[in-house]
Amino acid sequence: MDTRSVDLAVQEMLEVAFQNKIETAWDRLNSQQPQCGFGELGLCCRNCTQGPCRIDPFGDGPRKGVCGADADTLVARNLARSIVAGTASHSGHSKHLAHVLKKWADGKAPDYPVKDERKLLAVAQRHGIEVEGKEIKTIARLVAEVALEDFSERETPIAFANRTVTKSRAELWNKFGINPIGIDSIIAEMMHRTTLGVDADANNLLLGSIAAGIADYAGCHMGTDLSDILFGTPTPVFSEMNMGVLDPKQVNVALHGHNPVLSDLLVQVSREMREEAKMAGATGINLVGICCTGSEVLMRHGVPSCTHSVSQELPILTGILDAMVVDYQCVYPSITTLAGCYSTKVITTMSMAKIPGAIHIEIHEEDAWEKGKEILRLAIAAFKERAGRSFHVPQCKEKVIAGFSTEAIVAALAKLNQEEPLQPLIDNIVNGNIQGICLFAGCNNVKVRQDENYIIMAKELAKRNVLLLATGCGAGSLGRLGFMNGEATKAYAGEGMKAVLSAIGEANGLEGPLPPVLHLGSCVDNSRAVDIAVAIAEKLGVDTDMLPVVASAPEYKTEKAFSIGTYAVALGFPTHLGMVPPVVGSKQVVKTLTKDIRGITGGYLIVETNPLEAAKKLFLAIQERRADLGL
Ligand code: BF8
Repeated sequence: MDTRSVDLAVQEMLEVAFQNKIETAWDRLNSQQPQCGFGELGLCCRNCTQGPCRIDPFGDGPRKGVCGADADTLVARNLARSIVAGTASHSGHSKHLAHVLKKWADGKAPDYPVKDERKLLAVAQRHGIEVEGKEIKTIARLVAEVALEDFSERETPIAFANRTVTKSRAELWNKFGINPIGIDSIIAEMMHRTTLGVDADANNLLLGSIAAGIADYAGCHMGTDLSDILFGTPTPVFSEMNMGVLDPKQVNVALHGHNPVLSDLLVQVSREMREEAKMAGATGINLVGICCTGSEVLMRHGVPSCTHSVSQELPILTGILDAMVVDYQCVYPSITTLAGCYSTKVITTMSMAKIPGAIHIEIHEEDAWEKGKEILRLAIAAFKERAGRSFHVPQCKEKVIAGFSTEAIVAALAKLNQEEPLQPLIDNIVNGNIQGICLFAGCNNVKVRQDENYIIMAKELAKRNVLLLATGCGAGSLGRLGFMNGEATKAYAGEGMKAVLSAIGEANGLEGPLPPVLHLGSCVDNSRAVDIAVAIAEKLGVDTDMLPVVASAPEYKTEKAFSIGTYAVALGFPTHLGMVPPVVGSKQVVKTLTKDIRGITGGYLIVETNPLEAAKKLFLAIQERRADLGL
């Protein structure tokens, strides 16, 4: 058994890497062994130059850092900084989108017109913007301004968080003093609080971290809303996933990173460049996605996803990837080293995210289209360069149905009940055909066999009639391994859920059931899952912590995953982590996050590295909530 990945394409390409002596993330993990035990427990502090300080978890060595900070303070401070970094990443992405929308409204970004006016109006109205008699550009500017206002400090809590949750949730956050008044403001505050000699109270630091998590939620929701406004709200789309989507006869371009500002435009530009590609001897331009920006263009254009997360280096080894175009986040800097062995061009596009060895073509909204053409011309030139060279493409790919925005899910349900679209879903939760909902979020992590936790948990929960939602690389895992088509419903869903998904599929003219796992999009699109939960909660007249809804990050790795997990807890969801977070050095922090926090938000962390056990624990959490609702 290959202990590195369940994905056969990845296994095949790792063998190619081995044969060609090419180093991958798995090799680098080996060369890092043994990794720092203090770091793994969260017991190392580098926040001042009297350190680095380490606290001995077994009690024989130092119990305090030079400043006197103990294990609880260290662990809480380190965790807080991770969460804040995640919040900065997601909200940086959404701030970028807000600027693009504003530039378009000001006539400075002609290539970025509003695609979904209906969503623009809905978001405007949600934020109390009067739309009657106003031009679209004016409304767009006002929405962009409301979004940008959320970053500094408002008189009132962050709008994109508070206007998208239940009223009682916002009140609860106020009551406990964890409802931040600005995204950048809470990021700065938490950086301040975690410096030497400020906040030493672990529980107080954790409450501040939850506030930062709520800011992350706002950033994610804003990211989803503004992307839908600028690029269109996704509707169900048929496509494919895995490395078999690469085509030797075409110019293959991987879109990697996160922000659709670049990738969506390249999808449009590629249509114009098709003839140029043909003149170079290619049959066309084949765009494929990697990681979250791949999910963005899959959701809106059906662009197939090639691979995700820890296996992002491997498409280069096929020898037929002509360009990897990246924006920011989750892009391994190693890709330029690998690309150096092939004709692949790595192109960085953002001033804040350069990689040594890459070609840098900076994208600004003002001239994005021309720059997009320049990028694709490099890919076409690389295609010519590889003529006659050998290549190796694993013939693995799976059919997927993606594009499940909240609006698309509601529209699909409306085919069963036009007046009350959510009613069929609620009825089936009440009658037990659907026991509950589990959101799979987060990454792959090279420390666990890629995809394995997702697959085991998805099978176990689907069998028990739990409806599965997925985003980011979690959606990638489940898509690449065949959980996102109607056949998967027949194979894995319990009888109750099978009947429901078949009825929805039939009512919507699909030739089979909906998939057992609904692809909601990229990681910022975890906000779509929250929207679904909030809509159900409001319909039932309860808060989100009463719902049989759970979240899981079985193979997470990034700081962004920490911040998403934090807001899942802030919203009241039992939230599973399949990797042990670096907090075990503090009993107090562990207890607060897994138990005590429940008394505040209703949510809590479940840490379980065994996927089968994890599925059982989540199912139990669902049962508890059903019982509390009298179901
Ligand atoms: O934001 S799941 S490895 S790609 S962090 Fe990154 Fe994790 Fe993938 Fe998207 Ni999300």
